[in-house]
Amino acid sequence: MKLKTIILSSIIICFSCKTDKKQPIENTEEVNKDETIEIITNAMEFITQDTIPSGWQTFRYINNSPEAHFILFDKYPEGKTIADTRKDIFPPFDKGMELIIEGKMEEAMNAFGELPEWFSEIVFTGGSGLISPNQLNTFTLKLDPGLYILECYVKMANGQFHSSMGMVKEIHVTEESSDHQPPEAMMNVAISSVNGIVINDTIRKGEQTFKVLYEDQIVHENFVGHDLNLARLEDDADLNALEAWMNWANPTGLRTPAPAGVTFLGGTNDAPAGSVQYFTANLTPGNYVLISEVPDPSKKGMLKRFRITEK
Ligand SMILES: [Cu+2]
Repeated sequence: MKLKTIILSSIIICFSCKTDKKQPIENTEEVNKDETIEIITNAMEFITQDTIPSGWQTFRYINNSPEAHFILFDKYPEGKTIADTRKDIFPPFDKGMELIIEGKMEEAMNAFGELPEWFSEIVFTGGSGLISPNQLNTFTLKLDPGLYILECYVKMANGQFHSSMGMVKEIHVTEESSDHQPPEAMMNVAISSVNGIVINDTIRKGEQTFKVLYEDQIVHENFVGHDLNLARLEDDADLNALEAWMNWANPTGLRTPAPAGVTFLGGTNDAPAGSVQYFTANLTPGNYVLISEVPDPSKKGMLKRFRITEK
C-alpha cells in the first residue's frame, strides 16, 4: 500500500517529465550569487537560470500569465536525471494514465506498480504557493546541492496539467553555497497534520514576511503533502468553492478558472517535516485566508481566515 501511495504521489513528477525535451544540464552558466533569483511565467513556462548556488535562496516569482500557478521544487536522487525519467518512468506512467482516464483505477495502480524504486526517493522541497495572474511571490527556501525539477500541476480549462504543457524546469544546485541568511520574519506560522495551520502572531497591514514551519508532513488523500497558500477574499468569495478547488483529484479542482473573488498571493509549497520556508506578501486592509492544497482543508484545521484592518 505504501509503495502505491508513494507512486501515486509522484504522478505529478511524471507529468513534469512528459514534455521536457531538455538534455541533462551542462554547467557552463556562470553561477549567480545575487540576493534574489527571478522566476517568470509569461504563458506556460518557468523562465529562470539553469544553475544556482546551494544554501538559502530567495526567489521572486512573477506571474504575467492569465492563469494561477505555483512552483514545487522536486529534488532528484543522486545520479538521476530527466533522461532516467524518460527511460524508467514514462512507459508505466503513460500506461497508468490511460487506464485512469478509462476509469480503470485498479489496473492503473498495477501499472504504476511497475515504476522503479528510485522514484520514491524524489523529495518535495518546497517552493511558491499559488499566485494569481499579475501577482508576484517572494519566497525563500534552503536547497541542498543536486538536480531539481520545478513544476506546476495546476490544470488548464480543458483539464490538462500545466506541467504537461511546459511548466517544468530543471535547475542544478551547486556544491558552492550562497552564504545567504534566511530573512527576518515577524509572522510565525506552523503547519502540521495534527494541529493544522497555527498562526502564532497577529498579522498586520503592510509588507510582511512569514516564517512557515512544517512541523510534520504526510501524504493526504490527494497523494500530496500539505502546503500553505495565502489568498485575499472579496465579498463574493465562496469558501466552499475554494475548498473544493484545492483538491486536484476533483475533476474541477486546481483547474482554471480559479474560484471567483479569490486572489492568490503566494505562500510556500510542500516541504519535508522539520523544514522552514519564508514568503513575503503585501497586505492591504481586507479579508484573507491561509489554506492548504489538500482535500477538506477546514476539517484538518488547514483553512484559517484573518482580517487586516486600517490600523
Ligand atoms: Cu501553472
